Amino acid sequence: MAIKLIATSDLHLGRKSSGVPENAEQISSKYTWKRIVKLCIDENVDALLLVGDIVDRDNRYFEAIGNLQAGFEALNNAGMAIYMVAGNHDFDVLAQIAGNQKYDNLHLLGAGGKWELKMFSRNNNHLQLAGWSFPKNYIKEDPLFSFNNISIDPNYPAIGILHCDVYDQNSSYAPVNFDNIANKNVNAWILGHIHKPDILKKDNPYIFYPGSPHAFSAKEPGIHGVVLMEIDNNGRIKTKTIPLSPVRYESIAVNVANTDDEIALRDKTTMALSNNANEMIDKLENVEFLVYDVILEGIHSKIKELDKWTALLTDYESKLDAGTKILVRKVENFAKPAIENLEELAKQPSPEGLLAETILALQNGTDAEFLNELKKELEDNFKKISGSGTYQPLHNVKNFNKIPGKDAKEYIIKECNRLLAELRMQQKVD
Ligand SMILES: [Mn+2]
Repeated sequence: MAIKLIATSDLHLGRKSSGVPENAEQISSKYTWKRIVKLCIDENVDALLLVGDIVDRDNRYFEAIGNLQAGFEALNNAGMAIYMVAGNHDFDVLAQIAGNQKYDNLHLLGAGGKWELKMFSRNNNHLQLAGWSFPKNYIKEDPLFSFNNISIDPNYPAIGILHCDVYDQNSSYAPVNFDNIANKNVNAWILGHIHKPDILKKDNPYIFYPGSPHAFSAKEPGIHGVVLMEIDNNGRIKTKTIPLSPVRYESIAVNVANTDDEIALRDKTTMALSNNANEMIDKLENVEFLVYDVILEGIHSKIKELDKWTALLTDYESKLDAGTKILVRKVENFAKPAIENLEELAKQPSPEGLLAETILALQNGTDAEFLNELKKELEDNFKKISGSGTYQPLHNVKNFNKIPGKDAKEYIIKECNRLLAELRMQQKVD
């Protein structure tokens, strides 16, 4: 037997995802809040843990409070408890809602910036919950300095919940020293403030950021959801991430080499998008919008044309069988120019001239001093690699086998071109 929980933070009720159609109801975090409440009921959990910034400061009176209260009420009716701490965004709002005593299932821990410990019991399972809430929007001191003022009973498991910044010791949002938090006598720490999910320590205590359940911008790529957690009377913990965000952001690189016209580039890009989306299809269950940034890379002779050819890509929209819509938010052009006037360049006494001369020699089958050195070096290195047992498995890799012999020529040309393009790009910047 164990206590079953759902943990989440940084819902920012009132906020919407950017880079998606503005009229879609799914882009609003209240949509994810409804999903969280439904999940609690479907999973029949004992309690929901909310680790701060549940309400967004800039939108706190607009649509947040009514939706939050409706969820609290639904959970109350289902017999589920809610334990929460306030973050920098909702330090005043959560205290207000919790203070009106409308819901007896609702517990704000550590109001006013004072650590608080409560015992939660259900069916002979017991769990101590320790929490500290932001009393104002900026906190420059480590809240754990006053943690020892609470007395945790070592006979029962304990979880600490805290909105804080473990990564930045100069943060204005409750900076916490990792070694300090790691040596407290709790079984787990569930942290808020950082939107990217992260497991900082796997046990004794287990320390993690569940991350925001709803992705708001391209700066928050990957899976966003809540953590379903079970803790038994011995403090043993099981966790599982449940993706819930209706929006997922990703970026994809497309190599523009050999895309000689608009159609070729468009085909290559849409194929890459479709392949990438299909590769993650089993992780898209709750994703309504899969939003891509497309990054063009590789060498191309018409860099400027690439911008024109991809101008309409942000209108691209397609739908996976499961219903997920694929959108392109923006295209970034990192392609490098191919060099055309090699003969002129080869006359220059410079690193660029040397590279141009090497490329010409390879293309024309003539001799060049630098090229001969390169060839010898490549052959020697390849002999060494071939002779080494470590690299034996690599011999099965198709591309690797292509390096020696006739394809060495293409390989060197490609690398010389790349280097040359880089040198010329640098000059332009200078
Ligand atoms: Mn925060």
